[in-house]
Amino acid sequence: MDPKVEQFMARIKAKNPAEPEFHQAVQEVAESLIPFIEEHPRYKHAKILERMTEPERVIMFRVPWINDKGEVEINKGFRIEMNSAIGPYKGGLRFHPTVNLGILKFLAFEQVLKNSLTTLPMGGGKGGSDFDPKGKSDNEVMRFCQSFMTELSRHIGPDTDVPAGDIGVGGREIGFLFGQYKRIRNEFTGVLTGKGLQWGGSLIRPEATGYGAVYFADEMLKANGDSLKGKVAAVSGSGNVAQYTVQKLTELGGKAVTLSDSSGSVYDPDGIDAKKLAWVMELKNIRRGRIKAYADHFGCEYFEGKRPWHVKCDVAIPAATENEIEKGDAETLVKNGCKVVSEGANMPSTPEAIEVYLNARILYGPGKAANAGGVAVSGLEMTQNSMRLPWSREEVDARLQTIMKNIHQTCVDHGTETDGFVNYMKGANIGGFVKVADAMLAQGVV
Ligand code: NDP
Ligand code: 2IT
Repeated sequence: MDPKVEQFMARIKAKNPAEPEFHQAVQEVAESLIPFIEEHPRYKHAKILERMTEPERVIMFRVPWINDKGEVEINKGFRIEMNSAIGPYKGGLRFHPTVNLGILKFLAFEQVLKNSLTTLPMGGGKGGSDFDPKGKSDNEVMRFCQSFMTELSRHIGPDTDVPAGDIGVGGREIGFLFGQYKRIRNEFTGVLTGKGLQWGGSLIRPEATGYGAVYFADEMLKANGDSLKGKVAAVSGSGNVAQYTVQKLTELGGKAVTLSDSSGSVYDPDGIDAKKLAWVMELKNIRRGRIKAYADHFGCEYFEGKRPWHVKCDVAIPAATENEIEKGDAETLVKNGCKVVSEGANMPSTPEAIEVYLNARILYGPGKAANAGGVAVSGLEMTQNSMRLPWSREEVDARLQTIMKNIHQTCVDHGTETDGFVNYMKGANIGGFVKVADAMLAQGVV
């Protein structure tokens, strides 16, 4: 490791003990940025990277609620307000039993660079709870969301901090959270994104992350004279991002052959077409069942406890969670001929897996670039809320496509190496950093 990176990381680890995911996210960025900062001493003297790795504010709170048996339950609530140099804090809320401070700090840190890449004026934040929505009734989820928002409402606002969904937070949860905010503040404002279409939501927001990850894969292929047409794709997860990834892949002439959840994965070599996807959406979004039911229903293979990376594919789109592609998985993907990895999830590849992609010189689109379509359309939802005018599906989708093209170009501009190889990871890290860093320089030591 570069001794300067090592020194920087020693300080990060000492100041943020027991937060391995945060260390991982910062180290990847530091490896791209420290050589760049050495060449641009104004960032070095103003300690921009040191400031960017310290949240502007961390809010931690108790979330008490009453379950259907009448018992009191207590969860932890968090909001990390990471950076507001280029706009109000913006980023999702995650409800999952694994949520802790370190995980949310990694997500908030990634969000700052991602939001900068979108070209829209959004700072970065992230929040959530260790609440597990699995197996809870709608009423329990509502009571939890109301208690969570009772505290969070003191800290957010349409010009201050605008949360949205992430793992375990979809349309249902955003509805309960919005209702409680409106009641407490007596204000109808765009304080959350991912809202329902009848009450301030944007068309294409539910689709945006998955669509964006597919558009990004297509852009990388097009830059190499190829396209998604006829390509076989392995997709992980079966939630919001995975579902719309499969939809757009199919629309663009590709074929998605896998889906997964935390119990296992399904392999359908015939492809998950529109009809089968509609069935998955009903299973996951309404019945809230397990993906194994897909294999039982359509008669294909199910791999208990296994991720989908062992199947033969041209393209991989991880869309479940962090560190879901490890070194061995990446080696298997490359060995089987996979040429494109476009990350729908946040930090789904371990550092060792990324090294495998870069050594094999495949097209690797890191999450902060490839999955930025979701927050980009959140930004467009904020614009529509400010104007009090909704845009059409076509308008939002066209803007999303332009944004994904621009992000791709930014990665090419900052990540092209002397031999012409595009290191999209380096390009995304530097491209995302520059705008935030220049804004921080202009605003003084704050
Ligand atoms: P959902 O809650 O809709 O779906 C999550 C999916 O991933 C489920 O299939 C879930 O399975 C699976 N999953 C979650 N945790 C794990 C785990 N520890 N191990 C294995 N599988 C797991 O979330 P989203 O689709 O919204 O989010 C997926 C990823 O995309 C996350 O990394 C998120 O941060 C990222 N992302 C989301 C955006 C958005 O707009 N929603 C925007 C940008 C990135 P199970 O049901 O078994 O838990
Ligand atoms: O990781 C992400 O970019 C999200 N979960 C979406 C954030 C947002 O504010 O739409």
